Parts: sequence; structure tokens; C-alpha cells
Amino acid sequence: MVVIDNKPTAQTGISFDLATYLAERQAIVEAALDRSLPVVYPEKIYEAMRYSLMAGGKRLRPILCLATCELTGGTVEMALPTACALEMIHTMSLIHDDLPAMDNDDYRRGKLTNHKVFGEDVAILAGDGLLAYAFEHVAVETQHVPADRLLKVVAMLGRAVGAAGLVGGQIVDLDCEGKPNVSLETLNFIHNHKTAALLEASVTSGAVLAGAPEADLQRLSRYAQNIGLAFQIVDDILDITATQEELGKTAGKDLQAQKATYPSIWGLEESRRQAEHLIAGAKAELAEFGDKATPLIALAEFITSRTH
Ligand code: GRG
Repeated sequence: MVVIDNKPTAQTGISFDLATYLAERQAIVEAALDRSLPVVYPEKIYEAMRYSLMAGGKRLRPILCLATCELTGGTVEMALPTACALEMIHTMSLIHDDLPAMDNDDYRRGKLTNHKVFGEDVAILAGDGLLAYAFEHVAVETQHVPADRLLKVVAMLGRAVGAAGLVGGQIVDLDCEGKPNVSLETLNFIHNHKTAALLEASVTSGAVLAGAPEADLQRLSRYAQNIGLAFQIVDDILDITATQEELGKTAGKDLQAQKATYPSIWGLEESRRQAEHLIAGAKAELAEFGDKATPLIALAEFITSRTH
């Protein structure tokens, strides 16, 4: 269920306009990203980094980070540098994922991919530049947060990106290419690392910045793991059911590459059921927070109802 036009969410009965909330949060994130990365000498690399960073996208990871920081008593200001860093990391992973050596895609976010515009050499460097800058940005720009919390966030981001996270998921994904009978266990490993790890870091980093107690961090971690896997199941479904215009990238790539996906194992209907089940589990984790969790509940519902 998408919660728009002031309809109450199923869980809280509170009136909440998700479309307005997303638009406001996207505007805050876009402005902060724009300020974060001016073009200086050598212009070529900054232009390549900005090309992908400012190419749109849902800005889901930064929005989750801001939401959990506020939910657990912090402010948007405290979390904004981390929120931008999450988007820089996500964007660099998309640039590298689209390279000919990886998924070899021509379109992303409705535009030509980074390497199609700037060449492979520059695209690799643009990804590297964004990754390094993400950590610098968090360390230099975060204000009103005690150093121990900030250090914990830096460690969480590093773990989500490296071999224990995105890189680990990607290597298993590459290993599975062209292999028939990829098991559900392996598929879950890939997506828990490639997709859920950064979503989890987005959710938990906001709460760490706010100084949330361990029990709340655990609840939010479980919420994030559930939405992370549901997000990927929906991504796999959309690869089959959505158009290139809706997706902003080539549709039907998984089928074409004979990639193991959730629909290839479960079929479309069961995949939708599993995604709904995970979202219900995610929402149940937020019960303790009461009405304050309305934005996170609506964001979880948005994941299964999205069309791109
Ligand atoms: C992280 C060092 C480092 C290297 C990259 C290539 C790679 C290693 C990992 C692949 C990660 C990847 C591309 C995962 C897919 C995640 C995913 C579901 C992307 C789509 O996210 P959306 O729908 O996209 O939020 P927008 O464009 O809306 O932001």
C-alpha cells in the first residue's frame, strides 16, 4: 500500500503524506549533495563524480538515515553528512556495477552510464573518488555528534562497503554468473550483502549518530534487514514487469543474462508474497516506537508498492 494523500498508515492510523515527505526529504538531500561536491581542478574528475551523484535516484538511503536519526532523538543536521556519504557510496557502487567488466549497462537513472559518457578509465576513478570522499565528508562535516559515535559510524560504513558487505555480495554474484541452479541460500547471501548491507547501515547509522540505546539499534537492524531483502525481491520483480522508461535502466536484463533471481526460483506471485511478508516483519519491529515510527512504516510500505 502506498501512503499518499493523507491516508492513515495501516499500523498507526496516523495521517501521513508520504509523497510530500519524500519530496521534502529529497530536496534537502539534493541541496546538500550539490553543496558537498563543487567542481575544482582537475575539473574532469569532479564533473564525472557529479554526473552520477546528481543524476537523481530515489535517495532512499539518505532519507532512511535522516528518518532514524530523528526517530531516536537526533536532528536532520546531525545526520546530513552521513546521509550524503551513503548516497556517494551507493552511487559509486552503481558506477562500478555498470562497467563492462561487471554488468555492462548503458543506462542508469534514465541517463547514459558514467563510462559511456566519460570512458571506463574515468568512471573507475570517479567511483574511487566518491568512495574516498564519502569517508572524508562524514569525518570533516559532521557537527554536534560526540567523536565516539562518529567513529562507530565510520566503521559501520566501511564494513557495509567492503568484503563483509557490497564487495562480498558482488564477488559471489559474479561467481554465480552463467551457473544454473544457484541456491536460495546463495541468492540470499548475495543480496544480504549487495543490497541489504548498505540499507542496514543507512538505518543504523542515523540511530548511532543520535545515541540510540542498543535495544533500539537491534530493532532497527532487523527492520533494515527485512526491508533490504524485500527491496531486492521487488527489484527482481520490476526487472520483469517494468519498462525501461519506468526503471531508468535496461529492463529484462536478468532474464536475458539467465541470472538467478527470486522470481526465477519462486515465480512472480510467491516473490510478491515473500516481499509482503518481509515488510510485515519490518513494520512489526517498529511497534515499540509508537506513532513516531510512521515515516519508517510508510517507507517500508513504499518498497513493495514502488514501480521504479
Ligand atoms: C562498493 C567498493 C565498492 C565497489 C562496488 C559493484 C559493486 C562493488 C557492488 C554492486 C552493488 C549494487 C549495484 C547493488 C545493487 C543495489 C540496488 C538494488 C540498486 C538500486 O537501488 P535504487 O533502486 O536506485 O535505490 P536509485 O537509482 O533510486 O538510487
